[in-house]
Amino acid sequence: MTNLSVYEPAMRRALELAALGPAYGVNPQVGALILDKDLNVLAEGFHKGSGTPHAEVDALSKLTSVPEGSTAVVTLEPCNHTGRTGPCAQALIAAGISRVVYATKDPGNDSANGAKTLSDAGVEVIFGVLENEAKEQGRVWLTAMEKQRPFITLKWAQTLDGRSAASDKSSKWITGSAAREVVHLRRSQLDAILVGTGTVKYDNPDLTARKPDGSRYEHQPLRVVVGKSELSPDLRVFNDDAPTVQLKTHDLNDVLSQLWVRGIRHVLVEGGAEIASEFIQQGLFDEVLIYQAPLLLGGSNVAVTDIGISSMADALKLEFVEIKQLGADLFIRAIPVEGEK
Ligand code: AOF
Ligand code: ZN
Repeated sequence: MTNLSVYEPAMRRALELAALGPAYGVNPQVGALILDKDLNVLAEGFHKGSGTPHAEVDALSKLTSVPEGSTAVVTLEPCNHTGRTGPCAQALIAAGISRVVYATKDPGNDSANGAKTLSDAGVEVIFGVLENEAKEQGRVWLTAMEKQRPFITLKWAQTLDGRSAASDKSSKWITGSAAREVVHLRRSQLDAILVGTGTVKYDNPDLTARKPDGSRYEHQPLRVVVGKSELSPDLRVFNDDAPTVQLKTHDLNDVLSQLWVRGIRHVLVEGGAEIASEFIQQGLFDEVLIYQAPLLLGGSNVAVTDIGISSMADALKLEFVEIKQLGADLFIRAIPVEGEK
C-alpha cells in the first residue's frame, strides 16, 4: 500500500494553484502538478476559466515529453468527456503518465468516470489525498453540480438585535467599511447577486462589486431582480455598470432554473428580508453570511420574517463554520446542519 501522505505536499500546491483560477463561472477551480518518479515537480498548471485548457492539460503543455514513471496530481478527478475541451483522462494516457493522484470525485454526469478510463488503460489511480480540503475549496461548484441548481449564499447585515432596517426603512451602512470591503470582494467572486423588487425600490442599490477606491472589479456578477413590480429604469441597478435581469416571477425554482441555464452556479441573495425568508422556508440555501454591527434598532424590521416555524422544536439548525471580527463588526458564516432541512 502506498502511503497517501507522500502526495500531500504536491496536492497542497495543486490546491494553491487551483485557487488562482476564477471562483465564478460554470467551471470548477482545478490545479494540477506533474511529478517525476522521485516526486520532484516537473510542471504546474491550473484552470483559468470556461473554454480554456483544463488544469491537467495546462500542466502537460509545459513539458515536451513526460519521463517514464511520472505522476499527475490533480485536485479533481480528470474528466472523461469532450466538452469545450478535454477529455483529460485520454490526454494523460496519451502523454504516458503512469500514476494519477486526485482529491475529489467529479460529480458531473458527462465528465465523471475519468478514473475508470485511466485504470482501464493501466494507469495507477489514487483517490482521496486531501479530499476534505479539496471539497472545502470546491464546495460551491461541487454542491451546484450535485443539486443541479446554483449554490445559494444568503447574506444580510444586521444589528445586534437582528434588525436589518430602521422604522423609516433606511438600511444603508449598518456595518462599517471593513465589512463592506469584504462583501464587495465576495461579490466579485461569484456569478449573480439576487434581490427582490422592494430592495431595489427602497435602497436603490448599485449591486456592483467595487474596490475600496471605488473602482469596479473586472468581473461583475449578473444583477438579478426578482418580482413583478414595474421598476423605474432610472434605478441604479439598471445602469451600465453591470448586466441586470428582472425575473417577473415569484417561483424560486423557476428563478433558479433560469439562472442555471444562463451559467449561474453561485448566487448571492442580498435582500430583503422577505425574499431571504422565502429561500429559507423552501430549504433553498447552502450557507448564510451575517455581518453583525454592535447597534440596537428595535422595531419590526427583522432580518428574517416568517419562515413557517412556530415551535422551538422546529427551529432550523445551522452550525457556525467561520466567525471573524471585521473592524467593529462581526462576520458569521453558518451552514445548515445536514439532514435538518
Ligand atoms: C475544468 N477545468 O481543470 C478540469 C475540469 O466544458 P469543459 O470541456 O471545460 O469541461 C468542463 C468539465 O470538465 C467540468 O464540469 C468538470 O467536470 C471537468 N473537469 N473542468 O473546467 C479543469 N479538470
Ligand atoms: Zn478535463
